[in-house]
Amino acid sequence: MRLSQSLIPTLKETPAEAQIASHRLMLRAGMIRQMASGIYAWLPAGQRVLSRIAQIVREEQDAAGAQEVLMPTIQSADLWRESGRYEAYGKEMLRITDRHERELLYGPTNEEMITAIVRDSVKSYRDLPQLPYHIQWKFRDEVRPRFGVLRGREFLMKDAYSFDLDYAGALAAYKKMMLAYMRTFQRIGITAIPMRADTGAIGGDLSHEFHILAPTGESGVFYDSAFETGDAAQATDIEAFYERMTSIYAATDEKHDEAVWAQIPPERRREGRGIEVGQIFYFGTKYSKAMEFAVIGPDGQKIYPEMGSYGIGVSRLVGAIIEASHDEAGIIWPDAIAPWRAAILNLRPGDAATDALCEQLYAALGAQALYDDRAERAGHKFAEADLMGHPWQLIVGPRGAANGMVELKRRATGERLELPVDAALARVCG
Ligand code: P5A
Repeated sequence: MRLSQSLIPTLKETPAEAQIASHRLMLRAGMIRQMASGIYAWLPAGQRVLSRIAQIVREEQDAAGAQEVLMPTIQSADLWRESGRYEAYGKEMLRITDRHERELLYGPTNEEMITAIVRDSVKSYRDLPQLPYHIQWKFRDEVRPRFGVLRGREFLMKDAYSFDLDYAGALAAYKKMMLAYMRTFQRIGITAIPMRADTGAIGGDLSHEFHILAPTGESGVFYDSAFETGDAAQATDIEAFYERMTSIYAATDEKHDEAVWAQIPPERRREGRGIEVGQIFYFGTKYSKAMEFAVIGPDGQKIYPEMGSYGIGVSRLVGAIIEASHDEAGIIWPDAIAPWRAAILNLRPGDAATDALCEQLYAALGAQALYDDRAERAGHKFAEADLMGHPWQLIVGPRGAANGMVELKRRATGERLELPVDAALARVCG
């Protein structure tokens, strides 16, 4: 994309309403605009990151054997009356009445809807297990929406739901999802730690939250330094993986156990703050029984499926990653989810050699590059490229262009190199 023609409204001033770095940086880098309290429009730079994260999440869900579906955002109140959650959910649920006075709601989650769908599609024990998921907008009328996309009212979630014949099957699905989550976060380029959690409004008796470490996190976290190695994706045996993940100590302050903590060697104890980017639940037959969903077993008896649900905050991840990866100058995108791999900075638009070399780079990189072709001061271009956080900057001025040389800057380290065009492109693409 050419920056001169793009819809990337960067801000020079720090927006007064933004209290934390990710919110400030997302507004300043022109990624989002607030449309109402806790409701955001995603502009090109934001939308590209959101869709890259969603794509990695999707690939890892598919690899785990989950099937993608797409359920609507609007649900009927009657569905929620079946589970008993329509009244119980309270003020966080956005309730809507249509022209026929029928009660609807903007879904805060989809346990009821997916249970109804699978119930109506599946009759025999042979049809289980099932593991559908979707990536869809949710609405929760949070009392205090804040920190931009970290606690929005409308937010994008990946939610998967497992239906199994027995506890062993449900536990296997739970473990498989935990592994898929660790692989997802590792591919995105962040460290997330699974921690035992309470089940809240979803219910059940087994749950883990996944936290990204960041100084501005809402929860205090205590964990064993063994989690810092991030070798989850190397796990081959799922049982061994789950055993390891759940035996190494990690807890939010609500679940923290001083007695267990005291047994960990002091040099391995880490305390910090975390942002919850995902949560998984096992809740047995809570919804299948309430909504009368049973399959017919091999000897004709009814079996109520054992269920779990598995969420990732896709839009929250965008803010959480920035909290974990930025500096004074701006965002530092991990390569896997950057909106563009590289920015091309033309320091002298109108100079024939400079323009030609920039066009050559832009042609080679195509959609992976954001080409700053604007008639702006060089200093302004440097500052905005740092703000937007592109992993690489290809800086082209008349002196280098005359010799076919570009300056390559790595955003994360600040390292700069003078390179011939091909070598610079090879580094960016390598
Ligand atoms: C699991 C999937 C559920 O809703 N039902 C379906 C279960 N879990 S959850 O923990 O309540 O939400 C899953 C993840 O969604 C993100 N999230 C939010 N993101 C932004 N703004 C919000 N207001 C918000 N609320 C939840 C979190 O990442 C959470 O882990």
